[in-house]
Amino acid sequence: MAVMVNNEIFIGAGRQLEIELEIDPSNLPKYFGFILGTNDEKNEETLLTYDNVNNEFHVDTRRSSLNTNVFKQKRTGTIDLLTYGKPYHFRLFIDHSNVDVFINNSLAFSFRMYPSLIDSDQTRFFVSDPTKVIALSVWELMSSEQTPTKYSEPISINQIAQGVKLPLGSFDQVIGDFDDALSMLQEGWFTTGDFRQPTNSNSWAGTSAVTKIGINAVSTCEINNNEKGCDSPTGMFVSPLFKVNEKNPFLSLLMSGGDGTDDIRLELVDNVSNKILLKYSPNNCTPSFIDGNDDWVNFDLSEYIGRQLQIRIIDQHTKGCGFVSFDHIHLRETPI
Ligand SMILES: [Ca+2]
Ligand SMILES: [Ca+2]
Ligand SMILES: [Ca+2]
Repeated sequence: MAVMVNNEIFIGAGRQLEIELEIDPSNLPKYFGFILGTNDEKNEETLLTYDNVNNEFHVDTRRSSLNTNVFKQKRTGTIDLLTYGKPYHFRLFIDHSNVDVFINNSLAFSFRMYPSLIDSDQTRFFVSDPTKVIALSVWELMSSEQTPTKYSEPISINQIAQGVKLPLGSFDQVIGDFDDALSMLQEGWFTTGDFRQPTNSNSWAGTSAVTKIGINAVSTCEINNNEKGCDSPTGMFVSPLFKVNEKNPFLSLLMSGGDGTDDIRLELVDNVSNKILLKYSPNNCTPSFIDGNDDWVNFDLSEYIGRQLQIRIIDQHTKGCGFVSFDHIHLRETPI
């Protein structure tokens, strides 16, 4: 399964990562590459860029560190295209300051980076034009006390975060990924009203745009090929039952839409007593889709550990801002 990348995707956060990324070699963008050692605000960044027009690799450490004592430079090199071909397959080993790069499984080089900020541990991939990512895996390299050959689970292609940060550990306990409306029903979600009986995997995608985790997100604005417009569709999404455990006590999801009134809301329900434990109504209807890190919503469920719970997302709003957009409902160790 491939994913189109339009601009930039978040790959992972961590000081010790192994990354394997392959893009469609038949349609390489004009330039593309990795942003390493960076944070949300990009206060620091080390750029590894391939300029496909001029056949040049650039390693640019000029903004790599706020520390003025660090030597910074931009280095440029060309690839012997007859020997190696155009770069489309990358393997990166990031081990603190050291970055080893393997291109097309044959060409290799290394460089160093010295970010100074604690949170400058993100890796991103960027493209100048829409590009098909064929494969992406990220492994967290274990620390030296553990067996060095043992990796954590790879991240698969349908777990790419686009336009939004997604820390590691975000796929341990997923309650709803909304990548395929039809398979959500098989996974135990049930839906009512206009969200009942999706006809295809994109039925709930509505106005969803670039920002999403994986293949699809939900927006109840303009669902089902805009049959009823943006605000008119109403109904409910009800999750399968789940239990909160001590390891992952936070419920996190991307959510926007609504005007802060009760007509658009998330409810957490105790399955035994049928009591509503918490309610949340977003007040953020511009744009009509989730569009960034501001849309992460976190709830601390540690007081409900061991209880059998259920989430309902309800749209009973038919006027302006009467839609809800969401994706990737999951349980995690710490809030995003
Ligand atoms: Ca999704
Ligand atoms: Ca509505
Ligand atoms: Ca937003």
